[in-house]
Amino acid sequence: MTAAERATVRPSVTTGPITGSRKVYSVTESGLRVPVRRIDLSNGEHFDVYDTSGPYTEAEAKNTVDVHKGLPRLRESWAEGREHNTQLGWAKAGVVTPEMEFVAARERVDPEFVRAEVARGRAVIPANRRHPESEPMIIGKNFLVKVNANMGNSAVWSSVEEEVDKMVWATRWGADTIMDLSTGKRIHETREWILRNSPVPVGTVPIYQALEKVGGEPEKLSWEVYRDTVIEQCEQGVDYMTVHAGVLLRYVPLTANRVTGIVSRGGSIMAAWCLAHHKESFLYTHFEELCDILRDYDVTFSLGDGLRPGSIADANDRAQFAELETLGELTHIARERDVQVMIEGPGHVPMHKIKENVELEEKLCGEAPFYTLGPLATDIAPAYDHITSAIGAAQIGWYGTAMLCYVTPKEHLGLPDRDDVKTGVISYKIAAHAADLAKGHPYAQEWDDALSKARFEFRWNDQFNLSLDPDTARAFHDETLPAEPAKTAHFCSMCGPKFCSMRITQDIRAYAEEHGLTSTEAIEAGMREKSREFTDHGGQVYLPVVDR
Ligand code: IRN
Ligand code: FE2
Repeated sequence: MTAAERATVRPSVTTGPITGSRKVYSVTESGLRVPVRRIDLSNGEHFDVYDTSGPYTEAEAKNTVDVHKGLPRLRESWAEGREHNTQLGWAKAGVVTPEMEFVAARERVDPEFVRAEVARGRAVIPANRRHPESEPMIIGKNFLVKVNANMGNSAVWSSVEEEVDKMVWATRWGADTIMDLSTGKRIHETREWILRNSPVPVGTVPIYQALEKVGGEPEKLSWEVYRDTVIEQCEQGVDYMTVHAGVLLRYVPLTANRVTGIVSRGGSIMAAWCLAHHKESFLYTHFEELCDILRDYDVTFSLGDGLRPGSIADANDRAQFAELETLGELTHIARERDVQVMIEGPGHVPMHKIKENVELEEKLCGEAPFYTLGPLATDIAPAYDHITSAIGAAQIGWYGTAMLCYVTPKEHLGLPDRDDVKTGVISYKIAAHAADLAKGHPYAQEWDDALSKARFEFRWNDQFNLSLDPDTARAFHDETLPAEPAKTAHFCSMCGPKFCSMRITQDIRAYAEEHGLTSTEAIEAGMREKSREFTDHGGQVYLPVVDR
């Protein structure tokens, strides 16, 4: 960053631990420090969860993190003495890199398993060697389902400061990667600030900046302008790039009768270029050259779905699947050149048409990690599309999608602000975790069990701290029962003291123990007693509020 840039930009970001958690580091065999978020419980136990938040959540972060300096260059020394190669290149050669060792510790699997998944292209580790600040992570169906959060300014809104703050905020709540989709002013500068301060991989869509360079007119684009933009972004440290190379000239007419045509920004830019010149896309005709550039930095392809459906009506149509076939062809070209690849997917898809998307992607693209935008399971709820899309995301994640691109409440309506970013990330952490559970991930259920036990045992603080958003959980509880004793009380304001099912179950168990009964006998006896209690209270379902 130049001194002039530093003088005009004053980002301030949220630092310090998430409520009820503290950051600890586990150390791998070769001495790499791997972050985890530790939740200390009131019963003396603790629970560790995957941590995406970087140095910002360290206890001392306020004093040690300086966004004007950028984060420590964690991976810089890892590459010393190694020749340039991609993670895929190393994996094929049988080498376990420090990045693989790091992600193995994060995912609690064997490093050799990581290497094997990367080698066959079923997982990617997006890690540009010019983004040494990032903590390595892996995207693949045999690992935890990941979440990406989009941000970036537009011509009409937002500043560099806000975008840096959103990045830190998104990773605080669990975003595994972020994408800078800036299209407005100061694109290069915004990206520089984000990259130097981002603890997670950063993705971009280079065609957006290329379009800015030619004054916003797609027909003025050329391979040369695009290539130079890609090199500029590779040099800065972008870890993965959306490339809409599957939008072929002959596919454009397939969208003519769609309800919503082409909704992808990159897709529509490329379609406009192909039509204006009546030529095949330069992204497609120069794809090998592009591979050579990305390989030099180990930048991962995110092959864009420029013809994804933008409505329920257009889901799984010929245009969408024709493009997917071409993405499959390109996947194999990139892999041969040791360039890592993932595949972007829809969009808007009703639930009964979701499975086919995953099956086809795996078949056509050799199981390259699938990375989908939702999909929205219905179109009828603008302002709630974090929910319509989390429904589709949970399902597609269950079928094997490796990363879910979040959708915020502002989707289709405006640029997300800080609150929307948090809502989007939390909604997608729910979808991703629900998918992990359904896939039988060995560690996913432990988290649920820990929270369920805390809930059953009325350890309220533990329940809050184990939740994805402890602050909101606590605030909701305290709206009606703010007093400190309520944090151990055997009821909440939903049912009140008399009708708490969990308390009743506990009473039954205690009753059984006292009376030496089996649980069935106790339940029957307990139920009779409860029935008596109920009648004694006048047999009313709703009791008047009593003074507690
Ligand atoms: C993810 C899956 N399909 C699309 N995406 C994301 O959409 C992609 O990663 C990037 O963030 C954005 C690109 O949008 P356009 O240019 O395709 O509209
Ligand atoms: Fe949409």
